[in-house]
Amino acid sequence: MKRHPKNPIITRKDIVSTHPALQDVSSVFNPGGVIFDGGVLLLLRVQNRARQTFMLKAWSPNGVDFKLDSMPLPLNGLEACPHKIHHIYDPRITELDGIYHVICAMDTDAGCFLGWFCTSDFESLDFQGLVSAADSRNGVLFPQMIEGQYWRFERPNRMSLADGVKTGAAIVCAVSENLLDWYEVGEVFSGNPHFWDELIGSGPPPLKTEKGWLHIYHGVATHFGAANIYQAGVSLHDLNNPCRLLGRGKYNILEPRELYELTGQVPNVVFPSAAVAPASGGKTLNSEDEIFIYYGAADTCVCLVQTTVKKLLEAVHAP
Ligand code: BMA
Repeated sequence: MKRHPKNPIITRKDIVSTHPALQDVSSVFNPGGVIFDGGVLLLLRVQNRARQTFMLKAWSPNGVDFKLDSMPLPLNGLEACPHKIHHIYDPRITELDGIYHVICAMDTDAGCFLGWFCTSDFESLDFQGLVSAADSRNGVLFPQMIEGQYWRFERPNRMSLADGVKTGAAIVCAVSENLLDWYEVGEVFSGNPHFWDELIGSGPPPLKTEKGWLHIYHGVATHFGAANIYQAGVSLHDLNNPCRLLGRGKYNILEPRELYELTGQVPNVVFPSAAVAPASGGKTLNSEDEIFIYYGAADTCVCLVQTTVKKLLEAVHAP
C-alpha cells in the first residue's frame, strides 16, 4: 500500500461554497467512490460546526486531483423515510447496468439503518427506502447479480447482552431479488478478539478478480487504553458464493501512522470506503491491475493509497 505523496488529497480547506451551512466546515472524510465519466467520482461526507452532515460530489480525471462541487448533492424523496433523519453518511457506491446505487448509513430516531439511493448522473440521489433492520451499517452491494440474486455484505450492530457478542463483531451476507427486501443468508466472518480486527465492517464494495471477490474492510482494535484503532484489512470470497471465505489477511494492510491519520476529530482512524481500478475498464481484474483505495483519515480528511490486485492477494495469504 503506497500512500499518495499528496495526502491528504482532500481537506476541509478545499470546500468553497456559498451555501450558508458550508462555511468554514470541520471535516471531510469517508467518501464513496466509483469510475464515472472517464474519471473518479467521490461522494464526500462533510460535517460542519453544527455537526450536520452533507454529501458533496467531487470528480477527478486522474483519481488524485479533485474538483469539488460547491453545493451539497440534493437527496430526493427523503419524505418517504418513516423516521426522523439525523445523518446520512459513509456512502458506498456500486454500478449495476448503468445505474449507480448508493448505500448509506442513516442515523434516525429509530436507530441506524442502511439507506438505498439511486442515480444515473450524480446530479442528485433518489431515495429508494430503508433496506435493513435497525441497527445496521457498512452495507456494500456487489456489482453484479450472482445466481439470479443481488448480494450484499453488511454489519448489523447486534448489541452486547450480558456475556453476549460485542456490537460490530460480524459481517453477514444478505441476498435480494428486488434490492429492497433482503434476507440474511449467513455470517461471512467475525471479529478476532484481542487482535487488530476485533470489530469489523466492510469498506468499499468488493472487487471482482480472477481469484475471487476481493473485499477490503476495517477492523477496530478495542483493547488499548486511550483509543480504539481503526485499520484496514483484506479478505477473498468465492465468486459464486461470496459468503464462502477463501482467505483473510492476518495482518492489517493499512494502519494509522502518518500525522493526518493519528490526529484529528477521531484519532487513530483509517476508514477505507472506496476502491477503484481506473485502468481496468470495469472487467474482472487481474493481478497486475492497479487499485486506488480512498479512505477517511482521523474522521477529518480524505486520503488515497495505491496498490495492485497482486499485492492485496499476497496480503490475503500472508503466512
Ligand atoms: C465508525 C463510523 C465511521 C467512523 C468511525 C471512526 O463507527 O461512525 O463513520 O469513521 O467510526 O470514528
